[in-house]
Amino acid sequence: MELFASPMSCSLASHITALEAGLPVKVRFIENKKTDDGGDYYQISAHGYVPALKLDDGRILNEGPSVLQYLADAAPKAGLAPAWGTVERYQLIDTLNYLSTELHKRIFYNVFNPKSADATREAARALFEPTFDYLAKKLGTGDYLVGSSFTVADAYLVVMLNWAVFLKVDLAKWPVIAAYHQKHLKRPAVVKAMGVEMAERQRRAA
Ligand SMILES: N[C@@H](CCC(=O)N[C@@H](CS)C(=O)NCC(=O)O)C(=O)O
Repeated sequence: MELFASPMSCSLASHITALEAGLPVKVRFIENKKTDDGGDYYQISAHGYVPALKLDDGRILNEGPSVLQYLADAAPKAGLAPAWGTVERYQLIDTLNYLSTELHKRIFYNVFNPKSADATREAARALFEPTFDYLAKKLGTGDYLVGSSFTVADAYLVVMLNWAVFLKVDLAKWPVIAAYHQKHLKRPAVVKAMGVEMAERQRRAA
């Protein structure tokens, strides 16, 4: 399988998941909508978005939640997603949908987008507080968003907490979230994936 990614973007969650799962996934960074061999990335992803996962038979998945679940299901022993047919699986889907729509697109997209009007960016920033209040409550005293072990939902949230830190959101206001972030940043797969992606960013900045 090949994972098309952009360093430190939402595709990092899929990169982390591939490593957690121990799957032989080749990570291919895109830049300016070009693949690493100079190809047109729009041929892979109609919207030019990452992540995109090219399966061994050539078919492509192009939405974070489906890519994450496909990778998790390819290595069930890693326990990165509850089994299909269980209520826990629907809780995972519930959570991925929340992260994708309410946090990723409703908040971060509008804050990061250079084309956002000031009022749009401010309105999006104002949503951090109620959203992180909700997530802190959801985590409770636990270390995981769903069930009692690390799932793909945690991989996704860790990536967005990195963005929150980058945007100088003071996570100390939510000690549960700050502790959750620090704990998961130490996971070997997270360290490894972030090391590779930071190196790629530095290479581009040089
Ligand atoms: N609906 C897609 C959106 C993915 C997405 O927004 N990816 C961003 C990076 S985090 C991207 O590729 N942005 C490039 C662009 O907007 O041109 C998903 O949930 O996976």
